[in-house]
Amino acid sequence: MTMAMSIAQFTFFSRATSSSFLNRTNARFNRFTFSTPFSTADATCTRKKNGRLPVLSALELGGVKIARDDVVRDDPTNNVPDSIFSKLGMQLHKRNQHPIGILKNAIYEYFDANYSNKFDKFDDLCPLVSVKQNFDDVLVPADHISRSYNDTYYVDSQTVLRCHTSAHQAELLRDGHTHFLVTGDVYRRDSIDSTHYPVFHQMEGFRVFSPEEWEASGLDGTSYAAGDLKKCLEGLARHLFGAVEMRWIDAYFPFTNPSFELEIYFQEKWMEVLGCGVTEQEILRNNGQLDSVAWAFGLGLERLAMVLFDIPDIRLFWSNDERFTSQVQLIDNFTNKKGMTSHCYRIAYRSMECSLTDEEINELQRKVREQVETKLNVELR
Ligand code: FA5
Ligand code: MG
Repeated sequence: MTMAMSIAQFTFFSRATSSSFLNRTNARFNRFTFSTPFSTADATCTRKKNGRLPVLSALELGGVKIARDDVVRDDPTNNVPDSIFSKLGMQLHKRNQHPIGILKNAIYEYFDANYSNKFDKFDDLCPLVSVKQNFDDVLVPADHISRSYNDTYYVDSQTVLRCHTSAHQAELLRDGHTHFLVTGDVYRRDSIDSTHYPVFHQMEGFRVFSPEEWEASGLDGTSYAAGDLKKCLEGLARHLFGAVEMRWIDAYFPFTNPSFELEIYFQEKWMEVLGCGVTEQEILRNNGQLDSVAWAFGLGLERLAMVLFDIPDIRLFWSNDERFTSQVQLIDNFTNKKGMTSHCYRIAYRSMECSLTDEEINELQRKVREQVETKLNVELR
């Protein structure tokens, strides 16, 4: 792959600050910016000369110490390679400047604003879970394909790298939580393409309703929860993207009924971004919620971030190419006597496919200036 890039620089003045999420994101982190797992903020991962990460011998996740030898073993019940172990400590979702971290915070904002901080947030739960948590607790049948060694990373016969954040539903319900969001890295032995990667991030949402909440509506609990779920997620999509083409698809999950998936039109295709549904009564009953109804969803954070930041390929989230990581840099920042703040940014333009010509770069630069001017309400120099 040839990668060419070019640097351009421009300065703008800001007159007003905007309150919409996308505008604020653009101000901090525009659509051409990415940061990667190997940013300078990452103290635990130092890069070797050959550009590869050394395989760490131990890490600590959610207060749990994990040694490499605990996760990668030469044993027939273990199928975790070093390449996967090395992703375990990355925690992209906990980096506030990374697209995944920015997206997580934007989703938090939506829930805090619309549900007056009622949702409890978890982003530090250990990705090593039991087969019971990952499958049994959410009613995945014993012969379901997702349990196979071909689909899931097994540490041993009873322990897996979670393949979805739904693995935490039951324990959180048992702990008495009725409104919660769980964000974390999840692992699947999927083959890689532009929208699939064996490590990615999900955010689980879960909301329990008590009978008084739906009885007044005249609907049965399930219809009430299904309607509320769709409204909640459509509102989230509008909060994140504004106008975007999306559609609901009927789906199947062992843990919800009815179940749905949401697709967004992106790069001339429909892309599935989340799964959701009305929680099976058995899960609620097994975990201390006797007369309630609930909804749940699992968002694919990379896919949503691809739409939000125009990121064409999921592999880019893991890029360690510095030309990629330092594409936009604030190189000057001052406020003059009249109170106008001036920012000067340096942007590196580069294509994944070919060398860019000056004309192509000028055109990109023109578009960036135009968008910055209209969306951020600033004066360009
Ligand atoms: C689940 O994982 C369910 N646990 C979601 C759920 C939760 C349903 C609660 C109902 C209630 P699914 O396997 O479809 O569902 O994955 C959810 C999302 O993760 C997908 O819509 C997609 O956006 C993302 N996803 C799945 N596989 C990959 C992958 N290999 N790479 C990147 N994103 C992926
Ligand atoms: Mg799916």
